[in-house]
Amino acid sequence: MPATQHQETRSQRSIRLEDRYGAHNYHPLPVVLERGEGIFLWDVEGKRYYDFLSAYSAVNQGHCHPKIIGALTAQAGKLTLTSRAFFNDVLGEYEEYLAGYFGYHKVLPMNTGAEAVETALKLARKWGYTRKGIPRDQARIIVCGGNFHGRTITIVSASTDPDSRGGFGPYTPGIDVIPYNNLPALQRALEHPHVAAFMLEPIQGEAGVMVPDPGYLRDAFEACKARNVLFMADEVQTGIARTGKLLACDHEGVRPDVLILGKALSGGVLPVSAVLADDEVMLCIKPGEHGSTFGGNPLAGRVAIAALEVVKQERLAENAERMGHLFREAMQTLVDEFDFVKLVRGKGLLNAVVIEPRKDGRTAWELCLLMAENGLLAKPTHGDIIRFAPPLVIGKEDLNTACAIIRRSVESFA
Ligand code: IF1
Repeated sequence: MPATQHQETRSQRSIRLEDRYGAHNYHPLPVVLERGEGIFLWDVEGKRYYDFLSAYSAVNQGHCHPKIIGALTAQAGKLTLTSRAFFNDVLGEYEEYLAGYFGYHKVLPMNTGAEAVETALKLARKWGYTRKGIPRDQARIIVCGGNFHGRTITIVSASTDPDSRGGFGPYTPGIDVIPYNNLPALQRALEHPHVAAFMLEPIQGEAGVMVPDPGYLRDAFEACKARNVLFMADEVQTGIARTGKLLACDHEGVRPDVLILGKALSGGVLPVSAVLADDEVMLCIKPGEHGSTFGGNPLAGRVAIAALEVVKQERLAENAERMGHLFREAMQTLVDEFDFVKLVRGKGLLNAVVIEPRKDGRTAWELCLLMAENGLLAKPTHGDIIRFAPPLVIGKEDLNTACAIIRRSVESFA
């Protein structure tokens, strides 16, 4: 129905309300979504889209997966939150399931990815002081340039991205930044006697799906072990089957000392994150030294168990591996045909395409608008990189249709 002078569409109304009453901390594509199912999203005007962002890899199992929603609704009417002041009948079961699923002694349950990252940083410092003998308040954490680990003050203190970090000082001390995918730089940083941990994304998501050289993760892990430094993998975005293995570290057989999970741990149904480690690290935090009101709540526990069962039952890692190859092949034909499509890179169904800005100033953003018009949702990062990350349940036919939409959009962008 055309919007006359005084009438506005439902989309316009939603956008107007967010602009008037919401903080302006995002610049979304002008799409107002109302419903999701599997790999599809529908906007308020009923238009259907392929979701190729998956809420930044939180919806790996597909939108509103019936098994996960079933677990949510079964628990929601029974008991949603006790706080950790008391025990409940779900947390221990969930911790046993999660610890067994990833092969660690223990789990510290939190809610958002950033909280899990902060928890890992606190664990590393505690371990550094109580187990490694680092002098009080002298612990150092090594991170990589181009990282994205969340938005808290300590996490942005580790960031090299001006948008994430700028204007939020003073910054948390004790953080050393080295170049990603650079073993000599890590070895030099590890010479400092007070290093407690090295934290990295096995593939840098926000930086534009930067895949390190084969062997880097393994060599970095060995370098840390040689210096009694914890290797901490932030798998918030790369974990839960996204890159074609259960964890991105699995591609190199690396078992992180500290594993950080979030996003798809709940299938995107509600915030669930966790830190996994063995007793030597995990038991450095004593009762009363860390916590969270919602961390480990019964609702989150039931949802996360269901979300992880789906990953195994539907063999999502294997599907991500297979579909990822098909996707990169399809994108490579665009690279070969269009000079402004520079390259495609990624692993499993975490991929990115680099789009060179056109002479008339059009960028990846305009291409994303075209793809949205053609029924596919993706969003640029750092101006010229488009990340493509559909739910891992996508089948071959839908993947081919989605690639045809991308092709059609690139052709009209040209
Ligand atoms: C935003 C980016 C992705 C993450 C990794 C921890 C967190 C994230 C590897 C923190 C979160 C989200 C945050 C969201 C957009 C999105 C994002 F563009 F910001 F960088 F995915 F790449 N570790 N990433 O990717 O988890 O606290 O958000 O649950 O802040 O704009 P969170």
